[in-house]
Amino acid sequence: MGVVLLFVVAWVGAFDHMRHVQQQLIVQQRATGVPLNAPRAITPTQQIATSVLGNGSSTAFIDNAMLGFLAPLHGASGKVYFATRTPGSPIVKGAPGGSKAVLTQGGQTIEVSPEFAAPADPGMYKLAVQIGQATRQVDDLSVFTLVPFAQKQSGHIGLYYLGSWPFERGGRPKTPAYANPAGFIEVTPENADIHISEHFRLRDFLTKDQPKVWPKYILLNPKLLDKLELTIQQLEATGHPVRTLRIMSGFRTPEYNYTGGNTQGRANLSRHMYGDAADVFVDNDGNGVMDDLNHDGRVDTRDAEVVQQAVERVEQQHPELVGGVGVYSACCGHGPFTHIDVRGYRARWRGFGNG
Ligand SMILES: [Ca+2]
Ligand SMILES: [Ca+2]
Repeated sequence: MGVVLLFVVAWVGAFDHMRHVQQQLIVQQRATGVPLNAPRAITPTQQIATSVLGNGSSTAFIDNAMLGFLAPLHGASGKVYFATRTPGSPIVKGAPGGSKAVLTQGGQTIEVSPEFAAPADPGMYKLAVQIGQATRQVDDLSVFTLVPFAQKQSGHIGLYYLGSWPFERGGRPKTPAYANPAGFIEVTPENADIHISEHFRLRDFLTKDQPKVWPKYILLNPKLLDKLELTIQQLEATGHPVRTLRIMSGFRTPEYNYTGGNTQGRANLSRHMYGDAADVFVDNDGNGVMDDLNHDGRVDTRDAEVVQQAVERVEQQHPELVGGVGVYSACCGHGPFTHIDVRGYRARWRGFGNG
């Protein structure tokens, strides 16, 4: 609203200014009898651009409050930095009237969308918001247009092998969360290191297979990242500073879930195949296993329970992020860890093996 008012003032001011210049010219002509070369008139548009943009800054009049409609994309934690959309679907609701989404790739504008729609072509985009003549880059958000699920042929997209989802060949999923996914995030060597939330990068969630095959394809639910960031906030609020929450396992392709690595303890309908689960441990000392969070001199499931208790408090405060929590003991070359997911209903268990 502030900008709209400013524009009205600027327009009126511009016309007043032009009228004033013209009147002065007429007065001077009458006085001298000689036509004067009029100074190059400032067009209203130029003057508005100048007054809105100020000293070259294109963001002067889009303040944080005006970008408040983007807040839901950052989750309850405020620390989620990515959104996924099917081609052409809306990125966000509630944008101010007259505003537009400017979607860029490598600094090049791909699309300017008054509907704030995700571009049709799959890939990663940066978002800027344009209101009138002012544009502001949204640095803490990447928008991914998903590669449609139907692009997967014989279990592959390109050279990357994913396999088949549990209900792809029939059968009825017990909840919508087990239906075939809508599409995949394409991960390239160039985008693998972007931060998808305050503590995590896209790379942290890749399936641990096919190291030389790029691009890779993953599922990743922003709600999972929100829950992980809230869990970190809860741990810190209860005296457990977290520098590093390691993702032992994030997304697993069905192929990898059923046949890759040590499959002991993996569920047939693992949430890891749906991109909303992570097996995690706090590793501030960087030795590759869980830290002694409860300070009893050992590293065991009681430390994984400290993380579990933080998740319980997160679910109490944010019921929309309800899901599974599993506490796993050390086994098979790894330390204890906590499985966290956002499957949409409450599930609790204790386990061993690889989650
Ligand atoms: Ca450690
Ligand atoms: Ca301990």
